[in-house]
Amino acid sequence: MSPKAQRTLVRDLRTEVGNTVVVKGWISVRRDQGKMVFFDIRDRSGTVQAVVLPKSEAIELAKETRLESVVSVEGKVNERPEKNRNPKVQNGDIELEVLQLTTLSQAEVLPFDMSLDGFNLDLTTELDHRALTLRHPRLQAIFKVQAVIIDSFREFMKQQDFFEFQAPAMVPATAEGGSEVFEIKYFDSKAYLTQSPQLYKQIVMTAFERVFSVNKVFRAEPSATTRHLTEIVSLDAEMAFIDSWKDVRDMSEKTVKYILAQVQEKCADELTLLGATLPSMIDETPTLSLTEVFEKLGVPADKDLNPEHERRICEIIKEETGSDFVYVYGYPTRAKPFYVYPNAENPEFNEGMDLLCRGVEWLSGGRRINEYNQLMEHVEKWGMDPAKIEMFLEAFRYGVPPEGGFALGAERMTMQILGLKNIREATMFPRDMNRIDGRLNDDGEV
Ligand code: AMO
Repeated sequence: MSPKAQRTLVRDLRTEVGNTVVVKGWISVRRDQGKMVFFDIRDRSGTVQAVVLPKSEAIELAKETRLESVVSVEGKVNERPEKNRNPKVQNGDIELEVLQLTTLSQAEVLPFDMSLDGFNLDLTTELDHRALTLRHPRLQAIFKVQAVIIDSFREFMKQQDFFEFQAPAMVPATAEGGSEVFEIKYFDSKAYLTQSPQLYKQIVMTAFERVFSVNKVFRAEPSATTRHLTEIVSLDAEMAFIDSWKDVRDMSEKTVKYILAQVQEKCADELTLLGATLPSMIDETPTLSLTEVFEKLGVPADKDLNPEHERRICEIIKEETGSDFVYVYGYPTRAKPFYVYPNAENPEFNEGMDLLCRGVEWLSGGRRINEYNQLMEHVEKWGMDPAKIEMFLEAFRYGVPPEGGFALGAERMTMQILGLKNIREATMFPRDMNRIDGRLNDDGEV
């Protein structure tokens, strides 16, 4: 049989039993057994076991081929004998008999064990060697799930008639307040890296009604925690013609439900590999005011929840209702950004909300102020410079319906969906106080 000149992907080998094919990929396992050599060959579509028999021309080269080397193999696809089949792995019932082996790129000796079960690095080493560790199936599974999360957000937004726009990353003023902002030298002036597309999504909403964006945002978070990064993928939505903040809650709930269903459907293998169980969302997610949360916790009311409060309220709600999610609304108006809508009956509290899951906040949002005069009152009270946000303010001088929106952090979602302990595990190239790819030294240099 003449070999197929074209490369066959590993996932298509099952249909090629009896044929000779060309497979190209990385050697992820090499096992020398007697005079034979077994390989696991990995390409973008999966893994297949290959065997080099003692009589094969390739046997000498096979014995010298190091892990993670890139090879091209011409081989025959055989059914495995019954006793050697493994239904638990991809291609567990077939094997590639190597006829010819070509090394496309020989790898250096690996600095650590990259095998499926032997891979056991501390997080710092894993991140220091991201260029290599990204090849491990466990890590690939995490980022495949993350890609599905982000894709599903987009898909659902489009299904709901939201319009996608690109928000700027360099901005003249900060939207969220606070000092957690990176200042940049902008020619002879200064500007900031955006903390949130907030003001821009509100502007674009005034033209398109329903808008969303998938954007990098930047937070100069001085806290080295397991849930804070300085560069985040923010999944943002904004919608006009709401009746109350509850419409925003409902839309965000449907969005999260859709994302979870897509992950369940499209990432079954990845979830199994990672041993992850998706968080459960019940029909109506429990929704409590901040005051009610503090009452339930039996602690004095404060202006926000601390991480311990978040963890405990999630545990209580899970026990009471089975829901891994809980919405918290009604934060003190002055503790939140200027654009959040104060409750009409009790303006001390606002119509902003957060969604917590498994002890961590995933999402913030709520109703916004849409009346220009009320907005200007807040601009003044919050001590903001109207000139710096004039573009935003202009939109609100020309007719804006009642509106609201929300934002999800893609890394926190990934971390919590997969039950990871540290947000850095859920981030391909995490940036934090101590790291930009490499670790920063005492002088703040890589
Ligand atoms: P907020 O500041 O709460 O809201 O951010 C929204 C979501 O982004 C994620 N997030 C972070 N993730 C990792 N590290 C951080 N330092 C970090 N900061 C935020 C969280 C959080 O829930 N403009 C509002 C949203 C809105 O009202 O529409 C905002 O930015 O998952």
